[in-house]
Amino acid sequence: MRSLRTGLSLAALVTCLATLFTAPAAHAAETPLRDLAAAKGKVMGTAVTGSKLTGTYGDIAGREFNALTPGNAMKWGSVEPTRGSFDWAEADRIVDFAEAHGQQVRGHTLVWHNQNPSWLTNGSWTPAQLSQLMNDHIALEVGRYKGRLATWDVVNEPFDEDGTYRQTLWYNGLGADYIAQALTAARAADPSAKLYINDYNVEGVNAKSTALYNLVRSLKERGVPIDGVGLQAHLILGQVPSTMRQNIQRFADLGVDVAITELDIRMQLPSDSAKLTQQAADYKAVMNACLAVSRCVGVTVWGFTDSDSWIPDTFPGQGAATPYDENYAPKPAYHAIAESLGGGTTTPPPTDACTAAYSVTSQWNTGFTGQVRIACSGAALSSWEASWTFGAGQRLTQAWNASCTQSGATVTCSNAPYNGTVPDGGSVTFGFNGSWSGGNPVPVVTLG
Ligand code: 9MR
Repeated sequence: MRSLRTGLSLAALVTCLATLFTAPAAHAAETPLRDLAAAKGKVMGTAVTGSKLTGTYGDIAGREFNALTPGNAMKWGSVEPTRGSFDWAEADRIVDFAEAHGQQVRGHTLVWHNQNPSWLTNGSWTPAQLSQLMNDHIALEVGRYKGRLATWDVVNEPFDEDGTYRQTLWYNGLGADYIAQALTAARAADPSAKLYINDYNVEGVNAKSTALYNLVRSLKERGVPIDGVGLQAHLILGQVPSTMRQNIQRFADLGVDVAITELDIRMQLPSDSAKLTQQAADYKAVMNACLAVSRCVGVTVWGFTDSDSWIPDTFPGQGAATPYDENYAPKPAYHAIAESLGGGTTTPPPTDACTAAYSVTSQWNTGFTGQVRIACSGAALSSWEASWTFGAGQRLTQAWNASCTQSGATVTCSNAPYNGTVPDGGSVTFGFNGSWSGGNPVPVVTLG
């Protein structure tokens, strides 16, 4: 009140606060997803990047989820880039973080055709050598975390879309029996970890999921250790398979657990409220399919924020696939997950702040077009400056509706003479072109 008496107007005070608090607090009053999930005996997990587990990213990862999956840190190429020389730093960091936060860890992944070290993929190996390499890798990595990991994705993506075995280093060298060998080695290295086979496009009943079903049935019949199947669920907006629950149930009926291991639901950018509403319904449909089957142990999202998602890099022009936006604001999908887990059904009040959201609207081999949308709710701006750091060497080449400069990796854009005002409930957007190579990750924008 004292500041009001000194003559600072309420509007100016609001503007000032909005400038200070550009990253909205993520509705701390709501019950975290992990508590809702735990009350139902379910896992609510997320894939994480170890180096990001601080600040807001770490706060949300620790508060909202009761399980973590290293997105890349435990893959063979990450842990043994050079033969015999190991890097466990990021994997250890994630496991330590999980233990400090009372979270399970899903180990991901031991035997795959991607993200292997080049010494392995470029080598030429006899079947006996290949078998030895695989078994030694499993013994070492599973043994390292023995007793600390709840689950391992032992074999990843063994099938092609038509249900035949994928032609990989492992299949071509060892035949389909590599799967049984890998599971047996994992069981020996950590008898308490649940062992899974994990694949994508196996969420509904189709040729690929039927091949997986037949494999699991035969492994069970042969007494090979197999505890569960992971349905990755990298889905497209509006395309949740209608047979998902039925498919989960048929695996459960074989006597194995089922987990949704890598859920994300991508859309064509830019997102809008209709797409985000559809996405929320899709997330809820996946949650409900899992919740309907007691042997479905839970759901893991493949990254919880749009700023840490593989989609924009792999599907140019698509994104917004996760439950939180790039600025860590929960999206309708977040609230849909909470509702499916029995959380509050009221839409939270809008956060009093101005926020900036960066998105790539189109991308081609060397360039891209992006935009930043500055929106205010319960606050207003009379001028603005948005800045971000490009994480992969991108360069800005042109901007419109803002005046932008780039210095090193840092881009700073201030309003044009005609669009400095962002009223309460309003927004402004500016655009730019840039160049990229190698990767074009979405940065977090700071508003000042
Ligand atoms: O999220 C991972 C991404 O950062 C990697 O670049 C990519 C490489 O293939 O792998 C991503 O994770 C994959 C997961 O390990 C297995 N299922 C598909 C996921 C998305 O590609």
